[in-house]
Amino acid sequence: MKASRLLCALILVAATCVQAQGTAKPVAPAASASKSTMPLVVAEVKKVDMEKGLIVLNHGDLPNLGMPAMTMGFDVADKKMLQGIKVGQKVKFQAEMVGGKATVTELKPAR
Ligand SMILES: [Cu+2]
Repeated sequence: MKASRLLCALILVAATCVQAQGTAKPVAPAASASKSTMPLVVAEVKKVDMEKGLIVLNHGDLPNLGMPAMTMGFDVADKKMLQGIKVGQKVKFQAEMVGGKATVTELKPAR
């Protein structure tokens, strides 16, 4: 699925360019940009490590990271996000690369 990942990356770049031109503002920090513009992705919690601030998710497509559905570990932006999150639970989340690591920036229970 290399081709579709590349396509996603190109679309993302194009969208960012259009947005930057349209608003004539400096590009906003990734965290706030993705929070407001990216839809939340459904995932199932496989593991939670409160101490290290880690969560393992079986997630759906993450277009902004160019990722297909998979199970993988994420850092979390804030360990408090893991409070009340249990293994086996369905969640909705958004993630982005922070310092080269896939990091959950938004996380909430799904039904
Ligand atoms: Cu992944």
